[in-house]
Amino acid sequence: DQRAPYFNYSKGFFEFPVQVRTPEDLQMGLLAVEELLKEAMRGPRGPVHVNLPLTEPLYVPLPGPSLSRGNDKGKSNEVLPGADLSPVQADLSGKKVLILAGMGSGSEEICPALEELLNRGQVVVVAENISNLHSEKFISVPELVLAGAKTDELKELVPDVVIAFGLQMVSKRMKLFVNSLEKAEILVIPEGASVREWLVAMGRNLDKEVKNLYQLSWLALEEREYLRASVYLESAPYCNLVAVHKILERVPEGTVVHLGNSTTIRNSQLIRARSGLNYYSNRGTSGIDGSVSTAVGAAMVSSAPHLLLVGDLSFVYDSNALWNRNFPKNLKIVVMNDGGGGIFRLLDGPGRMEFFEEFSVTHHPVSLELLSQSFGRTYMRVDGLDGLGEQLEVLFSEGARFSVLEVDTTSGENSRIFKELFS
Ligand SMILES: Cc1ncc(C[n+]2csc(CCOP(=O)(O)OP(=O)(O)O)c2C)c(N)n1
Repeated sequence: DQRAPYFNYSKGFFEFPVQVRTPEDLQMGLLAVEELLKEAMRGPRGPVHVNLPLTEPLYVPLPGPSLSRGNDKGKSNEVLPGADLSPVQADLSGKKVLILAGMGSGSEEICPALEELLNRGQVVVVAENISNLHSEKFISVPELVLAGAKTDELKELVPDVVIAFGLQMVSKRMKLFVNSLEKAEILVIPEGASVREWLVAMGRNLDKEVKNLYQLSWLALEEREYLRASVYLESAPYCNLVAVHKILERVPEGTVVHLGNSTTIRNSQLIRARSGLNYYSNRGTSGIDGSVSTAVGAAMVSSAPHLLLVGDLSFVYDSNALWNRNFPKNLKIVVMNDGGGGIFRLLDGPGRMEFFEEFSVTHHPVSLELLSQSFGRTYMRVDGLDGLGEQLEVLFSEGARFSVLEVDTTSGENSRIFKELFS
């Protein structure tokens, strides 16, 4: 609800239509804004709220799959809890089924049910790190697969049916891929339904012991693209992506990893999920705000080690969360300092805007060291690959008194190295 946050603080509200199709629509919108501005100036003067809904991508579309978009043609059915699913199940045998596991806290019950389906049909499971469903048989880096697939390889990946459950997926290329499917039937298992029950029911209607060629196509591509990315990252110089790679490699087993929105979660998605870790992120809640508070709160009610991996701007935004008499000792914070909102340097559009560095990247004058210390947190800093391993060892060691590690990559070629991975 876009209106609610300012309802008590504004004298009026107007929302532009999502699509302004004609000059008349635009004229009407502008007149409404003019009226609202007059209202703002009428005594007693006060703020008004004009809302401009924007559709993504804001700048230029990603180089998406070459399949034509078929949004309107793809049928989408919501599968209601308790509904009779037998007609859908019968249809699935022999069809290529792409299962998308969205964000969730994982479940020991769902993983085996999904793995079982892989033996019974032409089934692929895509499960990003924040789905917390980890298996070597699942595709966990769809962004790399879809970026690397050539046109004819992409055709092999096209499903007949897409089944989605859980909350959102992060991979933009995956979203574009699904949107581009012309004929696929799309089923969404709604929140609250028993995913396991549904998967088991689906399995009963599939063949036994089939060779899952559909899965082989996906896995082969993932293997190839993952290897290519790993070789590239091994020789790439110190930068944000390389550092995130190293950090996620070294996090101790059993850690709950909180991924900051923005570049951090995108970088983490280019690295295979580790089965010994739990991954969380505040997706679809309050943008970059609140990441530190969430991690502090989660660590306070948990005995597991927690790691927050977060961008410098997000850290500064929510630094009040460091002010806590009971700051949890089991929480370590690694701040990826790339000198502001580095995500905007990764996108082509904003980089071409005038005043880009000032308004999009938003440099800040805050010393992360003084900020951490002012709230009583002990702080370390590293600015190269040499010291990173050592500092991480200290940070993650039993009883370490440090809680904040700044990984300064401001001198790294962060955007070049990220973009080259996809070129
Ligand atoms: C509350 C809020 N304000 C602003 C934004 C817009 N925004 C998206 S990413 C970003 C930059 C984040 O910078 P940082 O946390 O340093 O992460 P980086 O991109 O450098 O990894 C901003 C300002 C947002 N998503 N949420």
